[in-house]
Amino acid sequence: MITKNYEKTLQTLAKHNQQHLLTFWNELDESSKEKLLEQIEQIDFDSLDSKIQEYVKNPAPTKLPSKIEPAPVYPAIPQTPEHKEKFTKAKKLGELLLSQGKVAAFVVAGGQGTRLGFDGPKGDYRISPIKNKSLFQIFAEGIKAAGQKYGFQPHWYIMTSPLNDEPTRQIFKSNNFYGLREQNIFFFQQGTEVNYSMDGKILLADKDTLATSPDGHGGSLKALYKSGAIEQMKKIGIEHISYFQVDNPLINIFDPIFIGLHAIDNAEMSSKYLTKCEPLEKVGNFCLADGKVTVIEYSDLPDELAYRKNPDGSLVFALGSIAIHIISRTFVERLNARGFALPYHKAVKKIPFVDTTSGKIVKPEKPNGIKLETFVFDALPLAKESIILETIRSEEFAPVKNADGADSPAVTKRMMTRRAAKWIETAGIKVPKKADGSIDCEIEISSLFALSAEDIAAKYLNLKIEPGQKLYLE
Ligand code: UD2
Repeated sequence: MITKNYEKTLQTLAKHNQQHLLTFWNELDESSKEKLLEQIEQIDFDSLDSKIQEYVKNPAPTKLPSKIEPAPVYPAIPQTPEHKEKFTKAKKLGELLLSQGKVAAFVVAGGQGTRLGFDGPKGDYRISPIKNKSLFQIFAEGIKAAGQKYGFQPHWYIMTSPLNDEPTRQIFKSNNFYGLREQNIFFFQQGTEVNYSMDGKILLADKDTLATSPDGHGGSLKALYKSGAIEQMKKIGIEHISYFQVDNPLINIFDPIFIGLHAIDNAEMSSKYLTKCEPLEKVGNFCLADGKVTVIEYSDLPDELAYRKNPDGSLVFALGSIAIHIISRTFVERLNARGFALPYHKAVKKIPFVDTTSGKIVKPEKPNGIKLETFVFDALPLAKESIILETIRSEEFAPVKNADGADSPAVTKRMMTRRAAKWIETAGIKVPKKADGSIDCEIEISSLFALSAEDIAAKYLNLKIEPGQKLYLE
């Protein structure tokens, strides 16, 4: 049987110039042979050649849209009477949808913390300034607090990848699911893509194993469906999915205004934006391309366009995408029911591989291969409606990405303290400052104490904070 399969597979591979994958066949034992054949069977040979041609061999596979216009947005603070009225309605509706349990949290946590130099699931990275809480714990507390505030049983969907699925589940188990109900947390894995050499040959990671990597967060739209998460959501009445990344501890996971605007406008996928701090900031760029809300990733935006200005001196690409979305469950259902494909983005990386001549594993010192990924924001143009709401950086965005410099733990911790100080000041409490105006104390606020400045103000706190004090509110 296995010999017959071998011959059939060899023929298929030869048709697509990939027969080198069976170079070591005669050296493999039966179980390794089966393992290798199973992986090869997963390859979609119908699209393989065109995919290699278009995305692997093509030096500049990402096409920029031909007609680019500014995207319409809602400001963070409504200015016109119409907007003011709409925001009031949106907040009420968002709170109602939350109280009815119609919104779920969804974190994409399949990536690796390579840039941060952290070994392990990134959500386990400890970041809070005083209590040293992990990202997962901070999210869990936010989710639990929203459940208490709006009166619902929160559900949390967590996407992992084959690289970190087991350790992620283990972390949740050993932390007692951070006080959330275990049955309300749904883990599922994203898919993978095979890796290629520069000339379009699939790489072997071992003699019986293809080189693969996670298929990007765009894979979440298929994985949500395939894993049964969407079906479960439907059963329990979840209509909206609050999508966020694993690296941003300031995220407001259940934001009634954002949820409400998304629902009032019948949007299928909505986003938050902030004004970029500089033309080359490493965030996506919102625009309207052929009339559709679109994000052009920073790495795909030529510098000339990134620096381009409007007649009034503002940047043409000023709206940064920070990967915060509301996705309607029915949108994911619709995409999967009729079949859809997001474009691939190519990353040139150092990929260890088996040299088919020597049989040895090579650990390259320079980039030698290509990984293909899809991005979730490439689904925006597929949505019938899509709204964009402004958010304020100091309130909602402090991702931890790099070991030093921008987006490093030091910056994130400082921003967490600053937001806490601002919330406390809003409640009329004095925060000690140094002569240069910087905050002269450390403050950490658990979401279980307050989810917003409003929550603090409502508590009538009677606090006196001393210079240099470490204040933790829970
Ligand atoms: C992302 C956005 C960028 C901006 C920025 C804000 C992309 C391509 N770019 O940049 O536009 O919004 O964030 O912080 O996303 N992930 C998976 N599976 C994968 C790959 C990634 O779950 O296969 C998750 C990862 O765990 C993380 C998130 O996606 O939560 C973002 O990944 P990243 O750190 O690679 O994205 P980055 O910082 O390049």
